[in-house]
Amino acid sequence: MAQSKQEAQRKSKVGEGAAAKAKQLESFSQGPESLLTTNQGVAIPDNHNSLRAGVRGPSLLEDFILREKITHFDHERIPERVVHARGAGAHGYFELTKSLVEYTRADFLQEAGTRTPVFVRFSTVAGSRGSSDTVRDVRGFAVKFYTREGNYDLVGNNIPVFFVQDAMKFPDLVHAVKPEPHHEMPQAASAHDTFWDFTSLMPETTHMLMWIMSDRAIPRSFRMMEGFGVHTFRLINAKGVSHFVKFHWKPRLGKHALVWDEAQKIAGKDPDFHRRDLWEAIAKGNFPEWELGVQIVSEEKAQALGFDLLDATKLIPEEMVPVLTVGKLVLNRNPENFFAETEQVAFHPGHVVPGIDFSNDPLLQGRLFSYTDTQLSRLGGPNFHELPINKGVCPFHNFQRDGMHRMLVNKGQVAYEPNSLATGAEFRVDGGQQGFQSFTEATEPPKIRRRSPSFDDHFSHATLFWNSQSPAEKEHIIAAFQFELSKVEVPAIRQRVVDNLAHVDAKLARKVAEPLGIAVPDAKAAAGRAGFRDVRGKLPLEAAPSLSMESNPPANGAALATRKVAVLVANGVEMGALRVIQAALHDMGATTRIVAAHLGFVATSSGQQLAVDHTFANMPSVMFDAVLVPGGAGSAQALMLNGDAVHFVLEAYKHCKSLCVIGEGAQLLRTLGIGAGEGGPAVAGVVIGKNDPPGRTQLAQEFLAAIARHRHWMRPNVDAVPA
Ligand code: HDD
Repeated sequence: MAQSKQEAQRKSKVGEGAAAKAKQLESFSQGPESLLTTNQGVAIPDNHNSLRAGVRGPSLLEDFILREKITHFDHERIPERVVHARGAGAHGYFELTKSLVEYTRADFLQEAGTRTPVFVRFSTVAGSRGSSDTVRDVRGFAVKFYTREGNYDLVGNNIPVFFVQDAMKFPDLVHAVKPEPHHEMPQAASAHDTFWDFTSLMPETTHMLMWIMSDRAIPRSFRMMEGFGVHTFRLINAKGVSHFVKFHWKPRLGKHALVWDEAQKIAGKDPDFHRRDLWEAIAKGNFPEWELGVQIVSEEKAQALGFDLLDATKLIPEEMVPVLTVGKLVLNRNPENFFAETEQVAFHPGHVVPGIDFSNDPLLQGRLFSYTDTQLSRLGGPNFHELPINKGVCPFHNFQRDGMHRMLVNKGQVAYEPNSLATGAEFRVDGGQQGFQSFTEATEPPKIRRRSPSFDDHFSHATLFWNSQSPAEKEHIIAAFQFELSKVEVPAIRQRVVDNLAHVDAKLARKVAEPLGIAVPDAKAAAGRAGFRDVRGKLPLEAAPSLSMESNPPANGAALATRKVAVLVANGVEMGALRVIQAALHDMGATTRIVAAHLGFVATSSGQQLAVDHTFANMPSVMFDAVLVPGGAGSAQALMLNGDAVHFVLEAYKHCKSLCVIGEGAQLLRTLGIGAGEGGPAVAGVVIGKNDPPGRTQLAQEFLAAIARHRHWMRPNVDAVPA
């Protein structure tokens, strides 16, 4: 009985938290008043004409209405984030499914069922605010938990390791990857000399380079990528006992990537591809979901891992320490206003709550200074915590005052502590067990500017990652290195990269070097360079299958949910099989869109009208996960004569997407040399069916199974397709 009362109280508190957050944001939004006024509330009689001396005369300086409007406009931009400038955000909640009371006293991690409101921002790193979504880059994955004990920010990425080990090198890394300073090119790309110059001289970047050249750096969707806290943090329980922890976000829809050629084309066709995908999914009620997982490591076990947990270029393979699922993140509300929320949100790895603490990772330690500092210049002063999106749901009280853009009207005479004047009683911090307690850790003298020798292993984890990839994933990594290095103009830089790669895997290095017009990679050459260490750690495993995306597909249902299928049609399209397949796809949560040469309608073979959603030009194949070409002689013939339609199919084939062609629609495969039901060899992910009713259901099931595989990487003759 007592328990259920407690439960009810807890739930009502949780509800209060979320409601308070929503109310807070609402209170700052403007009402639907129709009267136009200045910011001072003075009604504006005419919003089309400035005040002039005569109808054809000069404008008057006294026109405060014009001046206010233009002045506000002139100041509407704030500095973009120096990194992670391009992003998309969403509201939602985090629900704890397994109590972590054994490990932490953090309030929001105590009781299974507790819901905490969150705001999440995904981002690319290198590009400016207006750059394209689908560039090759790390993706930021930052979560702000509005807990009852204050805000907790988990500011992570979609890759579990980082380029450099010490924050001292962060500005150099960012300067190297950003557009080159003399001509400010290229935008949002690592494929240029300065990036590879820097990384080839910093072998500690090698592990991260393997990830960034892998398909992880071109996700199909924010909803289909993992997130990681990257650093090792600490969880501290009520008794003050500490455990190390690594945080993981695992997407319910599985982890999926684009093809590099596709990613580049999308960057032109729809630069907002990832933003739009997130926005539309939430707007349609397909709320993205991730599981929160933790890898917990005791202090003693940390010593026995074979590498240093404080080194952010290393990860703990799940095969060594399993990931324990403890909660879920659901994004269920789009922002009302991009600037007020997504742009002004200020994350900070130093926003922690009691029970969560830092490790001595030197990269993390440097971040603790950087994020407040950057918000001061980006958001214009020390009061950014008062912006509605940054404000906690719990009260806050301290004696900080004033500053730019202060919203709070602090009351009373007292702005110091201790005092005896504020409430008639002395207000004092008790210094006891309440509030945030830093983990009591013995520190090691002396003061020193040197890295720990335990950070010297720069290659064993890169090799582990390489060994863990599927053959197709390995090919993609090789192709990515080749592409990037082909854009590097100085051959010596290309050479340095492959010489370093020879320490990861000799075959990888050789393959990468092949088309680059440089010498065969020489591991010894790399070993002679300044700063190079070849202290290979000993990992207890050769490969970690958990690191492969392809080897870890999601459950079938999840793999189909929200997938987009293009249906190519023209007049005369045969609807029978199409309807059956459409129904099967919709049952699994996939969507179908009718694509034709023009908008409006096409006539079906039975004389009905079929509404068209898109044209080949406005919604090309790269915007879809799969393609369906229904039967009907007239439709197939018209499509065959339309270059855009033929290109649509060829391109989808090249990008290893699933194709289903029915009856006469199979003619569109002719250019590919694939037999239309003529007994030719089956091609992975190409489903060929007939118009007649028998077998329609099976056809649908085959197509669904093909889409669930995401892509058919090992498809023949892909390189021969001119798309
Ligand atoms: Fe950082 C933004 C993630 C290292 C300095 N970082 C930023 C964002 C993410 C990360 C997701 C965007 C937050 C948002 O959406 O507003 N950063 C990381 C991760 C790192 C990392 C996972 C390594 C493990 N960062 C890092 C270092 C420094 C910074 C070592 C500096 C010493 N990061 C910043 C910053 C940014 C930032 C300059 C730019 C905008 C902002 O903070 O708010 O302060």
